[in-house]
Amino acid sequence: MSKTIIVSNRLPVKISKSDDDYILSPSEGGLATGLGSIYKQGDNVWIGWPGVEITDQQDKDQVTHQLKELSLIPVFLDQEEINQYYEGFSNEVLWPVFHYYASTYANYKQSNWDYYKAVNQKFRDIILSIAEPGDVIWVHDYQLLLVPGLVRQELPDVSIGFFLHIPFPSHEMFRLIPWRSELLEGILGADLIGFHTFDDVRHFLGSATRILPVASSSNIITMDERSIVIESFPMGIDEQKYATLPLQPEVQEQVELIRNNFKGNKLILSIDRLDYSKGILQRLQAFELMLQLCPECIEKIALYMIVVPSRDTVPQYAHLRDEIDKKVGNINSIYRTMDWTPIHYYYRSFPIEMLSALFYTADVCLITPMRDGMNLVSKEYVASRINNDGVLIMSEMAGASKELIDAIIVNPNNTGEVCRAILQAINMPLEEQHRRMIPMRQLVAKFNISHWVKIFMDRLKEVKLMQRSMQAR
Ligand code: GDG
Repeated sequence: MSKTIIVSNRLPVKISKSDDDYILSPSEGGLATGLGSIYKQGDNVWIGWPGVEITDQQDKDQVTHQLKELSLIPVFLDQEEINQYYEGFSNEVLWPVFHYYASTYANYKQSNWDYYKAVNQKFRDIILSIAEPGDVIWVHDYQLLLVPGLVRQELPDVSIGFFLHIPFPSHEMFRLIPWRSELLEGILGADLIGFHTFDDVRHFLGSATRILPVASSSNIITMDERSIVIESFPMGIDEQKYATLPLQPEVQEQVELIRNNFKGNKLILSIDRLDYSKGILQRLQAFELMLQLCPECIEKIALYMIVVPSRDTVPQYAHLRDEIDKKVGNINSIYRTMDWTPIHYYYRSFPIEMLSALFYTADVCLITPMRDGMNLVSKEYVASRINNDGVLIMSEMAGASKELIDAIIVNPNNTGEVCRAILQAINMPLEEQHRRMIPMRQLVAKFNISHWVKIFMDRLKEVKLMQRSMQAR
Protein backbone atom coordinates (compact mmCIF):
# COMPACT_ATOMS: atom_id res chain seq x y z
CA MET A 1 0.00 0.00 0.00
CA SER A 2 1.41 3.37 -0.96
CA LYS A 3 1.35 6.23 1.52
CA THR A 4 1.49 10.02 1.53
CA ILE A 5 4.31 11.83 3.30
CA ILE A 6 3.89 15.51 4.15
CA VAL A 7 7.14 17.39 4.80
CA SER A 8 7.46 20.88 6.25
CA ASN A 9 9.93 22.76 8.42
CA ARG A 10 7.61 22.64 11.45
CA LEU A 11 5.41 19.81 12.61
CA PRO A 12 1.78 20.81 13.25
CA VAL A 13 2.24 20.50 17.00
CA LYS A 14 3.42 22.53 19.97
CA ILE A 15 5.67 20.82 22.50
CA SER A 16 6.18 22.00 26.04
CA LYS A 17 7.92 20.36 28.97
CA SER A 18 6.41 19.96 32.40
CA ASP A 19 8.67 18.22 34.96
CA ASP A 20 9.86 15.08 33.17
CA ASP A 21 7.04 14.87 30.67
CA TYR A 22 6.66 16.40 27.23
CA ILE A 23 3.20 17.76 26.49
CA LEU A 24 2.11 17.77 22.86
CA SER A 25 -0.72 20.03 21.72
CA PRO A 26 -1.82 19.87 18.07
CA SER A 27 -1.54 23.15 16.17
CA GLU A 28 -4.76 24.79 14.99
CA GLY A 29 -3.17 26.44 11.94
CA GLY A 30 -4.94 26.29 8.59
CA LEU A 31 -2.33 24.09 6.94
CA ALA A 32 -2.51 21.58 9.81
CA THR A 33 -6.30 21.46 9.53
CA GLY A 34 -6.28 21.08 5.75
CA LEU A 35 -3.61 18.42 5.71
CA GLY A 36 -5.18 16.65 8.70
CA SER A 37 -7.45 14.86 6.26
CA ILE A 38 -4.31 13.33 4.75
CA TYR A 39 -1.60 12.66 7.30
CA LYS A 40 -3.87 11.12 9.92
CA GLN A 41 -5.09 8.38 7.55
CA GLY A 42 -3.62 4.88 7.25
CA ASP A 43 0.19 4.83 7.11
CA ASN A 44 0.45 8.45 6.05
CA VAL A 45 2.79 10.69 8.07
CA TRP A 46 4.04 14.27 8.48
CA ILE A 47 7.79 14.89 8.85
CA GLY A 48 9.17 18.08 10.39
CA TRP A 49 11.00 19.84 13.21
CA PRO A 50 9.09 19.67 16.50
CA GLY A 51 9.88 23.33 17.28
CA VAL A 52 12.07 22.83 20.39
CA GLU A 53 15.69 21.84 20.86
CA ILE A 54 15.97 18.40 22.47
CA THR A 55 19.51 17.18 23.12
CA ASP A 56 19.14 14.17 25.41
CA GLN A 57 18.77 10.87 23.51
CA GLN A 58 16.25 9.46 25.98
CA ASP A 59 14.10 12.57 25.60
CA LYS A 60 14.36 12.29 21.82
CA ASP A 61 13.17 8.69 22.00
CA GLN A 62 10.29 9.66 24.26
CA VAL A 63 9.16 12.53 22.02
CA THR A 64 9.55 10.37 18.89
CA HIS A 65 7.30 7.78 20.51
CA GLN A 66 4.67 10.37 21.54
CA LEU A 67 4.71 11.94 18.06
CA LYS A 68 4.30 8.56 16.40
CA GLU A 69 0.88 8.23 18.03
CA LEU A 70 -0.12 11.38 16.10
CA SER A 71 1.37 10.14 12.77
CA LEU A 72 4.23 12.65 13.10
CA ILE A 73 7.96 11.99 12.61
CA PRO A 74 10.48 14.46 14.07
CA VAL A 75 13.60 15.92 12.50
CA PHE A 76 15.60 17.06 15.55
CA LEU A 77 17.67 20.19 15.01
CA ASP A 78 20.34 21.56 17.33
CA GLN A 79 20.74 25.24 18.16
CA GLU A 80 23.47 25.82 15.57
CA GLU A 81 21.28 24.28 12.85
CA ILE A 82 18.39 26.51 13.90
CA ASN A 83 20.68 29.55 13.87
CA GLN A 84 22.18 28.91 10.46
CA TYR A 85 19.67 26.87 8.40
CA TYR A 86 16.50 28.48 9.75
CA GLU A 87 17.37 31.97 10.92
CA GLY A 88 20.52 32.49 8.84
CA PHE A 89 19.66 31.13 5.40
CA SER A 90 15.86 30.72 5.35
CA ASN A 91 15.08 33.97 7.13
CA GLU A 92 18.05 36.15 6.20
CA VAL A 93 18.45 35.15 2.54
CA LEU A 94 15.36 33.47 1.13
CA TRP A 95 12.70 35.42 3.03
CA PRO A 96 14.08 38.91 2.23
CA VAL A 97 14.97 38.13 -1.41
CA PHE A 98 11.62 36.46 -2.11
CA HIS A 99 9.82 39.47 -0.57
CA TYR A 100 11.92 41.98 -2.59
CA TYR A 101 14.04 43.14 0.37
CA ALA A 102 17.33 41.80 -1.00
CA SER A 103 19.28 45.04 -0.86
CA THR A 104 18.10 45.93 2.66
CA TYR A 105 18.23 42.65 4.50
CA ALA A 106 19.86 39.75 2.60
CA ASN A 107 23.01 38.32 4.16
CA TYR A 108 24.72 35.81 1.85
CA LYS A 109 26.90 33.97 4.34
CA GLN A 110 28.57 30.79 3.08
CA SER A 111 28.23 28.90 6.37
CA ASN A 112 24.46 29.55 6.45
CA TRP A 113 24.18 28.00 3.00
CA ASP A 114 26.28 25.00 4.13
CA TYR A 115 23.91 24.46 7.05
CA TYR A 116 20.87 24.89 4.79
CA LYS A 117 22.17 22.11 2.55
CA ALA A 118 23.04 19.89 5.51
CA VAL A 119 19.62 20.28 7.15
CA ASN A 120 17.82 19.68 3.84
CA GLN A 121 19.90 16.47 3.58
CA LYS A 122 18.83 15.56 7.11
CA PHE A 123 15.19 15.88 6.02
CA ARG A 124 15.99 13.79 2.94
CA ASP A 125 17.51 11.01 5.06
CA ILE A 126 14.42 10.78 7.24
CA ILE A 127 12.15 10.75 4.19
CA LEU A 128 14.26 7.99 2.63
CA SER A 129 14.13 5.94 5.81
CA ILE A 130 10.38 5.48 5.32
CA ALA A 131 9.61 6.24 1.64
CA GLU A 132 8.93 3.57 -0.95
CA PRO A 133 8.75 3.97 -4.74
CA GLY A 134 4.93 4.21 -5.01
CA ASP A 135 4.58 6.86 -2.27
CA VAL A 136 3.49 10.46 -2.68
CA ILE A 137 5.65 13.11 -1.02
CA TRP A 138 4.40 16.68 -0.57
CA VAL A 139 7.12 19.14 0.47
CA HIS A 140 6.23 22.60 1.78
CA ASP A 141 7.89 25.97 1.66
CA TYR A 142 11.10 27.90 1.37
CA GLN A 143 13.03 26.18 4.16
CA LEU A 144 13.12 22.94 2.14
CA LEU A 145 13.79 24.01 -1.44
CA LEU A 146 16.51 21.37 -1.93
CA VAL A 147 14.49 18.43 -0.61
CA PRO A 148 12.59 17.51 -3.83
CA GLY A 149 15.87 17.26 -5.80
CA LEU A 150 17.68 15.34 -3.05
CA VAL A 151 14.87 12.78 -2.80
CA ARG A 152 14.56 12.50 -6.60
CA GLN A 153 18.23 11.44 -6.88
CA GLU A 154 17.50 8.41 -4.70
CA LEU A 155 13.94 7.59 -5.75
CA PRO A 156 13.66 8.54 -9.43
CA ASP A 157 10.03 7.44 -9.87
CA VAL A 158 8.42 8.60 -6.66
CA SER A 159 5.69 11.29 -6.86
CA ILE A 160 6.86 14.59 -5.38
CA GLY A 161 4.78 17.74 -5.03
CA PHE A 162 6.21 21.05 -3.82
CA PHE A 163 4.27 24.12 -2.67
CA LEU A 164 5.80 27.53 -1.92
CA HIS A 165 3.81 29.56 0.62
CA ILE A 166 5.66 32.83 -0.01
CA PRO A 167 5.96 34.80 -3.27
CA PHE A 168 8.43 33.69 -5.93
CA PRO A 169 10.29 36.87 -6.97
CA SER A 170 11.07 38.10 -10.46
CA HIS A 171 14.24 36.83 -12.11
CA GLU A 172 16.00 40.16 -11.42
CA MET A 173 15.67 39.50 -7.69
CA PHE A 174 16.13 35.75 -7.66
CA ARG A 175 19.34 35.87 -9.71
CA LEU A 176 21.04 37.83 -6.89
CA ILE A 177 21.30 34.68 -4.74
CA PRO A 178 24.75 33.10 -5.10
CA TRP A 179 23.29 29.57 -4.95
CA ARG A 180 20.40 30.22 -7.38
CA SER A 181 21.09 27.20 -9.66
CA GLU A 182 21.22 24.71 -6.82
CA LEU A 183 17.98 26.11 -5.39
CA LEU A 184 16.18 25.81 -8.74
CA GLU A 185 17.51 22.28 -9.31
CA GLY A 186 16.25 21.38 -5.86
CA ILE A 187 12.72 22.64 -6.51
CA LEU A 188 12.66 21.02 -9.95
CA GLY A 189 13.09 17.62 -8.33
CA ALA A 190 9.31 17.82 -7.83
CA ASP A 191 6.76 16.64 -10.43
CA LEU A 192 4.27 19.37 -9.58
CA ILE A 193 5.34 22.80 -8.29
CA GLY A 194 2.59 24.95 -6.82
CA PHE A 195 2.43 28.66 -6.02
CA HIS A 196 -0.35 30.88 -4.70
CA THR A 197 -0.65 33.05 -7.83
CA PHE A 198 -0.09 33.04 -11.56
CA ASP A 199 2.54 35.80 -11.17
CA ASP A 200 4.62 33.49 -8.97
CA VAL A 201 4.34 30.78 -11.66
CA ARG A 202 5.48 33.25 -14.30
CA HIS A 203 8.41 34.42 -12.17
CA PHE A 204 9.51 30.86 -11.46
CA LEU A 205 9.37 29.91 -15.15
CA GLY A 206 11.36 33.06 -15.98
CA SER A 207 14.11 32.24 -13.49
CA ALA A 208 14.30 28.54 -14.28
CA THR A 209 14.57 29.01 -18.03
CA ARG A 210 17.10 31.87 -17.80
CA ILE A 211 19.34 30.33 -15.16
CA LEU A 212 19.27 26.62 -16.02
CA PRO A 213 19.68 24.89 -19.39
CA VAL A 214 16.07 23.64 -19.39
CA ALA A 215 13.34 23.86 -21.99
CA SER A 216 9.84 25.08 -21.24
CA SER A 217 6.58 25.01 -23.08
CA SER A 218 3.69 26.89 -21.54
CA ASN A 219 3.78 25.91 -17.84
CA ILE A 220 5.81 22.72 -18.29
CA ILE A 221 9.57 22.48 -17.83
CA THR A 222 11.47 19.50 -19.19
CA MET A 223 14.57 18.50 -17.26
CA ASP A 224 16.47 15.20 -17.55
CA GLU A 225 13.63 13.96 -19.78
CA ARG A 226 11.14 14.56 -16.96
CA SER A 227 8.17 16.89 -17.48
CA ILE A 228 7.53 19.12 -14.48
CA VAL A 229 4.27 21.05 -14.18
CA ILE A 230 4.21 24.52 -12.60
CA GLU A 231 0.78 25.85 -11.58
CA SER A 232 -1.02 28.19 -9.21
CA PHE A 233 -3.11 26.82 -6.35
CA PRO A 234 -4.41 29.75 -4.26
CA MET A 235 -4.61 28.48 -0.70
CA GLY A 236 -7.90 28.67 1.16
CA ILE A 237 -8.89 28.54 4.84
CA ASP A 238 -11.09 26.39 7.05
CA GLU A 239 -14.05 28.61 6.20
CA GLN A 240 -16.59 26.63 8.24
CA LYS A 241 -14.55 27.15 11.39
CA TYR A 242 -14.48 30.95 10.95
CA ALA A 243 -18.16 31.10 9.95
CA THR A 244 -19.33 29.15 13.01
CA LEU A 245 -16.96 30.47 15.70
CA PRO A 246 -18.93 33.76 16.09
CA LEU A 247 -21.98 31.71 17.12
CA GLN A 248 -20.21 30.25 20.15
CA PRO A 249 -21.18 31.76 23.52
CA GLU A 250 -17.57 32.46 24.60
CA VAL A 251 -16.97 34.38 21.35
CA GLN A 252 -20.21 36.34 21.83
CA GLU A 253 -19.05 37.26 25.36
CA GLN A 254 -15.88 38.74 23.89
CA VAL A 255 -17.94 40.53 21.23
CA GLU A 256 -20.00 42.21 23.96
CA LEU A 257 -16.85 43.29 25.80
CA ILE A 258 -15.31 44.75 22.64
CA ARG A 259 -18.55 46.56 21.74
CA ASN A 260 -18.79 48.06 25.23
CA ASN A 261 -15.19 49.19 25.11
CA PHE A 262 -15.45 50.80 21.69
CA LYS A 263 -18.98 52.18 21.98
CA GLY A 264 -19.62 54.72 19.25
CA ASN A 265 -16.25 54.08 17.59
CA LYS A 266 -15.68 52.56 14.19
CA LEU A 267 -13.25 49.72 14.76
CA ILE A 268 -10.42 49.08 12.31
CA LEU A 269 -8.60 45.78 12.74
CA SER A 270 -5.06 44.92 11.75
CA ILE A 271 -3.41 41.53 12.47
CA ASP A 272 0.04 40.39 11.33
CA ARG A 273 3.08 38.49 12.41
CA LEU A 274 5.95 40.87 13.17
CA ASP A 275 7.57 41.22 9.77
CA TYR A 276 8.91 44.03 7.59
CA SER A 277 7.04 42.50 4.62
CA LYS A 278 3.69 43.15 6.33
CA GLY A 279 3.90 46.95 5.92
CA ILE A 280 3.02 47.73 9.55
CA LEU A 281 4.94 51.03 9.77
CA GLN A 282 3.57 52.26 6.44
CA ARG A 283 0.05 51.40 7.65
CA LEU A 284 0.60 53.46 10.79
CA GLN A 285 1.70 56.38 8.63
CA ALA A 286 -1.53 56.16 6.63
CA PHE A 287 -3.58 56.02 9.84
CA GLU A 288 -1.72 59.06 11.16
CA LEU A 289 -2.36 60.96 7.93
CA MET A 290 -6.05 60.15 8.26
CA LEU A 291 -6.09 61.60 11.80
CA GLN A 292 -4.35 64.74 10.47
CA LEU A 293 -6.75 65.21 7.57
CA CYS A 294 -9.96 64.24 9.32
CA PRO A 295 -10.46 66.07 12.63
CA GLU A 296 -14.01 64.69 12.82
CA CYS A 297 -12.49 61.18 13.05
CA ILE A 298 -11.01 62.03 16.46
CA GLU A 299 -12.88 60.02 19.14
CA LYS A 300 -14.82 58.25 16.39
CA ILE A 301 -12.33 55.70 15.02
CA ALA A 302 -10.00 53.25 16.73
CA LEU A 303 -7.31 51.04 15.28
CA TYR A 304 -6.99 47.66 17.01
CA MET A 305 -3.58 46.43 16.01
CA ILE A 306 -2.25 42.97 16.86
CA VAL A 307 1.34 42.16 16.04
CA VAL A 308 2.20 38.55 16.77
CA PRO A 309 5.77 38.04 18.02
CA SER A 310 7.91 36.37 15.38
CA ARG A 311 11.66 35.85 14.82
CA ASP A 312 12.44 38.59 17.36
CA THR A 313 15.89 37.15 18.02
CA VAL A 314 16.81 38.28 14.47
CA PRO A 315 18.18 41.87 14.86
CA GLN A 316 16.10 43.34 11.99
CA TYR A 317 12.90 42.10 13.60
CA ALA A 318 13.87 43.44 17.03
CA HIS A 319 14.59 46.81 15.38
CA LEU A 320 11.24 46.78 13.55
CA ARG A 321 9.48 46.09 16.82
CA ASP A 322 11.18 49.14 18.42
CA GLU A 323 10.16 51.29 15.44
CA ILE A 324 6.52 50.17 15.74
CA ASP A 325 6.54 50.84 19.52
CA LYS A 326 7.88 54.33 18.83
CA LYS A 327 5.42 55.13 16.06
CA VAL A 328 2.38 53.93 18.02
CA GLY A 329 3.54 55.85 21.11
CA ASN A 330 4.06 58.94 19.01
CA ILE A 331 0.62 58.86 17.37
CA ASN A 332 -1.17 58.07 20.64
CA SER A 333 0.67 60.81 22.52
CA ILE A 334 -0.38 63.42 19.94
CA TYR A 335 -4.01 62.45 19.34
CA ARG A 336 -5.14 60.74 22.55
CA THR A 337 -7.90 62.45 24.58
CA MET A 338 -9.21 61.85 28.10
CA ASP A 339 -11.82 59.41 26.79
CA TRP A 340 -10.21 57.97 23.68
CA THR A 341 -7.04 56.25 22.43
CA PRO A 342 -6.54 56.06 18.67
CA ILE A 343 -4.40 52.90 18.54
CA HIS A 344 -4.89 49.83 20.73
CA TYR A 345 -1.66 47.97 20.11
CA TYR A 346 -0.88 44.44 21.32
CA TYR A 347 2.44 42.70 20.79
CA ARG A 348 1.30 39.15 21.54
CA SER A 349 -0.88 36.42 20.16
CA PHE A 350 -4.49 35.80 21.17
CA PRO A 351 -6.67 32.70 21.41
CA ILE A 352 -8.67 31.97 18.29
CA GLU A 353 -11.94 32.89 20.11
CA MET A 354 -10.68 36.44 20.65
CA LEU A 355 -9.55 36.70 17.02
CA SER A 356 -12.97 35.52 15.92
CA ALA A 357 -14.68 38.12 18.15
CA LEU A 358 -12.47 40.83 16.62
CA PHE A 359 -13.09 39.65 13.05
CA TYR A 360 -16.83 39.61 13.79
CA THR A 361 -16.88 43.06 15.42
CA ALA A 362 -14.44 45.10 13.34
CA ASP A 363 -16.09 47.48 10.86
CA VAL A 364 -12.95 47.47 8.71
CA CYS A 365 -10.03 45.08 8.30
CA LEU A 366 -6.89 46.84 7.11
CA ILE A 367 -4.34 44.54 5.48
CA THR A 368 -1.53 46.27 3.68
CA PRO A 369 1.54 44.06 3.25
CA MET A 370 4.38 45.25 1.04
CA ARG A 371 4.50 41.69 -0.28
CA ASP A 372 2.62 38.55 0.87
CA GLY A 373 2.34 35.10 -0.72
CA MET A 374 -1.37 34.86 0.01
CA ASN A 375 -2.46 36.40 3.36
CA LEU A 376 -4.90 34.19 5.18
CA VAL A 377 -6.00 36.84 7.71
CA SER A 378 -7.95 38.61 4.95
CA LYS A 379 -9.85 35.40 4.14
CA GLU A 380 -10.50 34.75 7.84
CA TYR A 381 -12.03 38.23 8.20
CA VAL A 382 -14.31 37.63 5.21
CA ALA A 383 -15.39 34.18 6.48
CA SER A 384 -16.24 35.69 9.88
CA ARG A 385 -18.58 38.36 8.41
CA ILE A 386 -21.65 36.16 8.69
CA ASN A 387 -23.97 39.20 8.45
CA ASN A 388 -22.37 40.18 5.11
CA ASP A 389 -21.25 43.60 6.37
CA GLY A 390 -17.77 45.01 7.02
CA VAL A 391 -15.13 46.33 4.65
CA LEU A 392 -11.82 44.77 3.68
CA ILE A 393 -8.94 47.02 2.62
CA MET A 394 -6.35 44.90 0.88
CA SER A 395 -2.89 45.49 -0.52
CA GLU A 396 -2.50 44.69 -4.19
CA MET A 397 0.86 43.08 -3.25
CA ALA A 398 -0.82 40.18 -1.41
CA GLY A 399 -1.78 37.03 -3.32
CA ALA A 400 -5.27 37.26 -1.80
CA SER A 401 -5.93 40.51 -3.70
CA LYS A 402 -6.17 38.45 -6.92
CA GLU A 403 -9.18 36.61 -5.51
CA LEU A 404 -10.77 39.13 -3.10
CA ILE A 405 -11.35 41.64 -5.87
CA ASP A 406 -14.35 43.22 -4.13
CA ALA A 407 -12.13 44.56 -1.36
CA ILE A 408 -10.85 48.13 -1.57
CA ILE A 409 -7.53 47.35 -3.23
CA VAL A 410 -4.62 49.70 -2.47
CA ASN A 411 -0.94 50.16 -3.16
CA PRO A 412 0.52 50.01 0.36
CA ASN A 413 3.33 52.43 -0.58
CA ASN A 414 0.78 55.11 -1.41
CA THR A 415 0.04 56.62 2.00
CA GLY A 416 -2.57 58.99 0.55
CA GLU A 417 -4.40 56.16 -1.19
CA VAL A 418 -4.48 54.01 1.98
CA CYS A 419 -5.69 57.02 3.98
CA ARG A 420 -8.51 57.65 1.45
CA ALA A 421 -9.38 53.94 1.51
CA ILE A 422 -9.82 54.07 5.31
CA LEU A 423 -12.14 57.09 4.97
CA GLN A 424 -14.08 55.36 2.17
CA ALA A 425 -14.39 52.20 4.28
CA ILE A 426 -15.68 53.87 7.44
CA ASN A 427 -18.24 55.83 5.43
CA MET A 428 -19.34 52.99 3.14
CA PRO A 429 -23.14 52.53 2.98
CA LEU A 430 -24.37 49.17 4.26
CA GLU A 431 -25.81 48.24 0.86
CA GLU A 432 -22.36 48.61 -0.77
CA GLN A 433 -20.74 46.63 2.07
CA HIS A 434 -23.14 43.75 1.34
CA ARG A 435 -22.57 44.02 -2.40
CA ARG A 436 -18.83 43.62 -1.90
CA MET A 437 -18.84 41.12 0.99
CA ILE A 438 -21.29 38.52 -0.38
CA PRO A 439 -19.21 37.46 -3.42
CA MET A 440 -16.05 37.40 -1.30
CA ARG A 441 -17.73 35.15 1.27
CA GLN A 442 -18.92 32.83 -1.49
CA LEU A 443 -15.42 32.61 -2.92
CA VAL A 444 -13.79 31.91 0.46
CA ALA A 445 -16.43 29.25 1.23
CA LYS A 446 -16.01 27.47 -2.09
CA PHE A 447 -12.24 27.57 -2.47
CA ASN A 448 -11.55 26.47 1.09
CA ILE A 449 -8.58 24.57 2.49
CA SER A 450 -10.01 21.12 1.74
CA HIS A 451 -10.56 22.15 -1.86
CA TRP A 452 -6.95 23.37 -2.04
CA VAL A 453 -5.56 20.09 -0.70
CA LYS A 454 -7.78 18.07 -3.02
CA ILE A 455 -6.93 19.93 -6.22
CA PHE A 456 -3.21 19.79 -5.48
CA MET A 457 -3.23 16.07 -4.74
CA ASP A 458 -5.47 15.28 -7.73
CA ARG A 459 -3.24 17.29 -10.03
CA LEU A 460 -0.13 15.53 -8.73
CA LYS A 461 -1.72 12.18 -9.64
CA GLU A 462 -2.57 13.47 -13.14
CA VAL A 463 0.97 14.76 -13.66
CA LYS A 464 2.42 11.39 -12.71
CA LEU A 465 0.07 9.62 -15.13
CA MET A 466 1.00 12.09 -17.86
CA GLN A 467 4.72 11.46 -17.25
CA ARG A 468 4.21 7.69 -17.36
CA SER A 469 2.25 7.82 -20.61
CA MET A 470 4.96 10.02 -22.17
CA GLN A 471 7.68 7.58 -21.07
CA ALA A 472 5.71 4.67 -22.53
CA ARG A 473 5.59 6.34 -25.95
C1 GDG B 1 2.76 32.50 5.21
C2 GDG B 1 2.84 33.52 4.06
C3 GDG B 1 0.59 32.76 3.30
C4 GDG B 1 -2.31 35.61 13.57
N1 GDG B 1 -2.37 36.12 14.80
C5 GDG B 1 -2.85 35.17 15.60
C6 GDG B 1 -3.12 34.04 14.86
N2 GDG B 1 -2.77 34.34 13.61
C7 GDG B 1 -2.93 33.43 12.45
C8 GDG B 1 -3.89 34.02 11.45
C9 GDG B 1 -3.48 33.29 10.17
C10 GDG B 1 -1.98 33.05 10.37
O1 GDG B 1 -1.69 33.27 11.75
C11 GDG B 1 -1.14 34.03 9.56
O2 GDG B 1 -1.23 33.64 8.20
P1 GDG B 1 -0.90 34.65 7.00
O3 GDG B 1 -1.25 33.97 5.74
O4 GDG B 1 -1.67 35.90 7.18
O5 GDG B 1 0.65 35.01 7.12
P2 GDG B 1 2.08 34.20 7.36
O6 GDG B 1 2.18 33.71 8.76
O7 GDG B 1 3.14 35.15 6.95
O8 GDG B 1 2.04 32.92 6.37
C12 GDG B 1 1.44 33.97 3.67
C13 GDG B 1 0.66 31.68 4.36
O9 GDG B 1 2.01 31.35 4.69
C14 GDG B 1 -0.06 30.41 3.93
O10 GDG B 1 0.44 29.92 2.72
O11 GDG B 1 -0.75 33.20 3.17
O12 GDG B 1 1.51 34.86 2.57
O13 GDG B 1 3.65 34.64 4.43
O14 GDG B 1 -4.13 32.05 10.07
O15 GDG B 1 -5.20 33.79 11.88
N3 GDG B 1 -3.67 32.91 15.36
C15 GDG B 1 -3.95 32.90 16.70
N4 GDG B 1 -3.69 33.99 17.50
C16 GDG B 1 -3.14 35.12 17.01
O16 GDG B 1 -2.91 36.09 17.75
N5 GDG B 1 -4.52 31.81 17.24
